[in-house]
Amino acid sequence: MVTPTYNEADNLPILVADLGEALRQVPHEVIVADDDSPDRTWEVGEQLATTTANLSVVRRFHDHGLSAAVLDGMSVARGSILAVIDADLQHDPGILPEMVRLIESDEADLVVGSRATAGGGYGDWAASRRFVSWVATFIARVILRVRVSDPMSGFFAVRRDVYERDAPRINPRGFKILLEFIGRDRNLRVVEVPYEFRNRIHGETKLNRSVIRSYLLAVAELRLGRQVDPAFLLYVLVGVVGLAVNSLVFSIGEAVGVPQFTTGLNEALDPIYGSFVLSVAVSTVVVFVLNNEFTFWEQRYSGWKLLPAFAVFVGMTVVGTLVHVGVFSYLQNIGLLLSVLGDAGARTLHNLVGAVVALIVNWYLNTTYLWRRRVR
Ligand SMILES: Nc1nc2c(ncn2[C@@H]2O[C@H](COP(=O)(O)OP(=O)(O)O)[C@@H](O)[C@H]2O)c(=O)[nH]1
Ligand SMILES: [Mg+2]
Repeated sequence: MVTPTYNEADNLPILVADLGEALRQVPHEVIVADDDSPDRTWEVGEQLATTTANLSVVRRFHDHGLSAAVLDGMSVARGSILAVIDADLQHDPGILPEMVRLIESDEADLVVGSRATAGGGYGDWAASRRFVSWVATFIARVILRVRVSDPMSGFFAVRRDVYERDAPRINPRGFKILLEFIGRDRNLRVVEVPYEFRNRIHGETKLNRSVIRSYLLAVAELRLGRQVDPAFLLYVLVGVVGLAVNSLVFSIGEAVGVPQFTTGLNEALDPIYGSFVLSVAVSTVVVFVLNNEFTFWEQRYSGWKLLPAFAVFVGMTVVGTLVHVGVFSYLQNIGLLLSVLGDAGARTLHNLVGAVVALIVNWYLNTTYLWRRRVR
């Protein structure tokens, strides 16, 4: 049994007692994989180890993270079946003997403790958490085509040889280690055992925005391999959201009648549509914020530094727009594919090519000068 812990000092003694109870008939060891918790969970574990047989603590100082902790725990485990259970008492250790039996009888290579299969349940999880979990499950099932009903589960058991075969390929950065197994190894025989998810009583969840982000990155990587930088996909996703916001604000602006105004500077410029200015301003801010808080979360700016960062971002957006217009005009001049696509068709294509080139230039500028990325 591997149990990853981060600030679970109150839960760990209860978990260890519950595991001993549930696995009375099953020889086992318990490995606590703790990320040097500030609440000194590791110390609680070491204390328990003095009175509990086969309990050990891995106190990790480097490369913090849930998946990495689980993998470290597994790497020192000695059993022929490796199981993972959260330390926060939300998983029901009562189904462990059944999980072990399914692997020992060779009915399964990997067994998932499942909330979503018949007989299981999510307990009284808040609607918002249910929704996040539902979306994540949906993404896994549609994009990765996994057939498991609860691929987000952190509760599973796997046969040792499967672990040894798959572990080298697993991405240790992330929160969803089960998905790494079933997403990479298509031939696994996976069986689900239902259980009722319980509420957290002590401590709090570590799920936050960065987890959602790293989940999307992991899914992209599982689907596309490592050729495409998954962060680029998040960047494009944010761009698409920006476009949607732009047209929405523009339509609303037109509907409520945001006035036009004249600058008197240049005849070609005037009149300026208020709703156009408004939609560009709003979508620029939205795209900046989303990229800062989501795409480039690890390099994000905060506090007063947001202002110069935003200014640089606007500058780069202007450069991107110039590139867009430049490419478009150039292609119009040389009349690329004009005879094939006709006037309107060619214009659409030229505009699209301009947008794509601008997007790539912007990505380059943003990742080189603004959200500078460390080399992995
Ligand atoms: N070692 C380690 N354990 C973690 C980390 N994040 C979460 N955990 C543990 O993983 C389990 C599940 O985490 P939790 O925050 O409850 O996730 P949730 O159930 O999805 O809300 C708990 O036992 C946590 O203590 C981490 O970064 N490192
Ligand atoms: Mg939990």
